[in-house]
Amino acid sequence: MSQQQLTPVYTQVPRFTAGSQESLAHLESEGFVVIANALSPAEADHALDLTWDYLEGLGTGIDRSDVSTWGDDRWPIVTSGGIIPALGIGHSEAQWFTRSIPSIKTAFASIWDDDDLLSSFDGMALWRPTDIDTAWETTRGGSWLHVDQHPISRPGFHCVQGAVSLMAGSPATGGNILIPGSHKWFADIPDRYAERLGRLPEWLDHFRFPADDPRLHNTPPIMAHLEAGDLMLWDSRTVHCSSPGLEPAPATNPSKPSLIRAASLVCMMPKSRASDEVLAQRRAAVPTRTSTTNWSDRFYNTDTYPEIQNADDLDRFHLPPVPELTEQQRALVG
Ligand SMILES: O=C(O)CCC(=O)C(=O)O
Repeated sequence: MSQQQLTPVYTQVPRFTAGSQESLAHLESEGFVVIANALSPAEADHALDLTWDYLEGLGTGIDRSDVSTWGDDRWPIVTSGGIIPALGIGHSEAQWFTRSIPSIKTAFASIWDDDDLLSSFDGMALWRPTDIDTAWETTRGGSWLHVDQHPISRPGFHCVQGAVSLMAGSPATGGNILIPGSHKWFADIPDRYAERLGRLPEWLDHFRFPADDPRLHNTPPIMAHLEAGDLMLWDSRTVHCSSPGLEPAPATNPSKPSLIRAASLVCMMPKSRASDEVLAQRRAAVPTRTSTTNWSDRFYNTDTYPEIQNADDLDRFHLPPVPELTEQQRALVG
């Protein structure tokens, strides 16, 4: 199947209140749901300011007001989808601020019917303006559609992932894309893709969905419109990724440059799913400022990603300060 056929469709989707029965019903039937204004516009702006504090605090010379300082020589290491997964970002003030907003926990608590939750120490998708440098364009959607759950070692429902949009999206910015209802395809992956799956270690919760699957013909991914502060939630079995804009990127104002997308990845799961060993690893991750994937029932340290490990001169990045957590935040650590 060609890239063209996988072009996402920009879509206005219903936006729900955190914790509402309607939001849960939508998540169950469609495999995703948008929670409206999980952060207020002012909170989203504050989180974005804190994100810049993190970037400038790396000590590589990034200046939020000077786009000429946003090059790869100074920017933290990015993986697929323009995601900054490591280098302390999971314990930045920005990420702790966002994941501590009450509606985020309300949304996850309603999914699990449990409010004793642990939070991931996830990173962020931070996209630089592609009218300044086309090399900053993020990975094309069709090439990395995936599910974030191992189809054999983790059958059935296990996790709901989230991304809080700190900026309003548009067809020009790009954003998260997913295939509504595709969580229902998950169960037949082992039969359909036995050979491909055979190459996937059973601990690896990431399966790239084949772009030539005939089901993709009639079900193009949607790119849902999100307002600043909206929380997109998706079942880890839902085929998803992110994709650049469908129209030319917004023009940068050199005296007030801006990212084109800033999304905070956030995920919460019941504490009862984590072993004592995992809880100890999570507690140790705070002073070391170790980031993780979305999962909190197992400990996956994202500083061990090959892109980070193989990077030159990691010492040039200063980690953010050790966070001083409130009691509520310590409960999210476990
Ligand atoms: O950037 C996004 O919204 C999608 C990120 C993604 O694919 C993931 O976290 O698994």
